[in-house]
Amino acid sequence: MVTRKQLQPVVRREERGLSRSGRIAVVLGLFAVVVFLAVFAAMAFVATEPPTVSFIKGHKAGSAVHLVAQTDGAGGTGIHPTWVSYQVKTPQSGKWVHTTLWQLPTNTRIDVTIYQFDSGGPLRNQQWGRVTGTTGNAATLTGTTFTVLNSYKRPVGHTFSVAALGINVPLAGVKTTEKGFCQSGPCNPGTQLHHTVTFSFKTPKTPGNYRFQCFIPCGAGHYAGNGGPMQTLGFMGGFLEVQA
Ligand SMILES: [Cu+2]
Repeated sequence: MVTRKQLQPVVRREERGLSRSGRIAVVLGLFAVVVFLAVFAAMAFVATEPPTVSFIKGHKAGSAVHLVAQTDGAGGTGIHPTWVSYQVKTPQSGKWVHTTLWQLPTNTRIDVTIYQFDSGGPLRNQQWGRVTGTTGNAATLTGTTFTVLNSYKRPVGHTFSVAALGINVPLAGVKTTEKGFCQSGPCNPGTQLHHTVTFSFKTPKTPGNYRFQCFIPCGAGHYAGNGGPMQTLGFMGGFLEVQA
């Protein structure tokens, strides 16, 4: 008969062996979980991008595209509701979508209407007050054609600029003190204070992603006004995704 005393060393040896390899396994397992979660979180953050609004679906070749967007002092939606932002109207449902990824057909005239709800100020570089790269190098501001804005008289809130296509359109700002100033987007052009800016341009024949951005350092609260919304897709920068 095996006594209790005889059994004890065996059990203790097994306990010791198990606990050492067990502990290593647990530590390795936990390390693997932490690494997996960190990689997953980083990938999820990097892979997050705003939706694309397509102006190609249902577009008849040869006809112009009408693109309607708005610029707001505070976008109102998403993870940064207080950031300056674009919103674009879907051609299908007419809903405002918080994105700066706009899919456009190649070699097509794009008639743009931008409702500008944000305030403005004098430009740091007066060059950005000039309209370039649009049809006639001109735009209209509430029905009046202009080719340059004197930002000391007409404060500018944002610019719609596509460097690769030579396009720059200054978007005049409204006064925050005036009645109907929109505090949070999407703003309503039917009821809220804004400027309407229109212009046309032609998309290139070569498909590609053409970056557009704002040249006003309008990212208030960020370094030199050029961080935050100025560097983030969906806010003050995006892409014209020109496709055949
Ligand atoms: Cu801006």
